[in-house]
Amino acid sequence: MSDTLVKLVDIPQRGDARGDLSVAELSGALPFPVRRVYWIHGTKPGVSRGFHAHKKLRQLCVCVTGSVRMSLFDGRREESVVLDSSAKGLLIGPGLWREMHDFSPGCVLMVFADAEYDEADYIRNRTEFTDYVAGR
Ligand code: T46
Repeated sequence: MSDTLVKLVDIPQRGDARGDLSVAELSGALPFPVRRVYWIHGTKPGVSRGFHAHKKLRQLCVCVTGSVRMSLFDGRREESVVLDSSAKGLLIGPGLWREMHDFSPGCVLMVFADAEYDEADYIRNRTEFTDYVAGR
């Protein structure tokens, strides 16, 4: 895999003349075993989210409706990508600061995670994050 921060994976498409159908098989198609699924929706206009990193968590983010700009920072480089298709998933591994901006009205961002929710895995302060990655 490349050393870019933005790592996109293809989500299999099984649509036909009737419309779209996207599949993420829990055994195999996803790059890790899924322990939790959540989705972010109803985001108010102008609101940004995220502003944290994880110490261990791996996640795959799929924008199933609308669009959102995801920004990633590893302590040195910052990259961003607009997610606007249910055919692509953004892999976010540990040690990456993430922010979510420019949610379109009606955006639904579905997230597959390899662990259950654990607040102790979050780093929610940017200075703490840069110190954490510098010390690794
Ligand atoms: C991430 C980005 C992409 C739970 O109780 N269980 C959960 O599974 C989640 C995800 C959150 N929560 C609680 C924790 C907070 O009290 O829900 C509240 C909102 O969570 P947070 O402010 O962390 O949401 P975002 O949108 O800033 O970040 C979320 C995920 O938390 C995070 O892991 O990578 O989406």
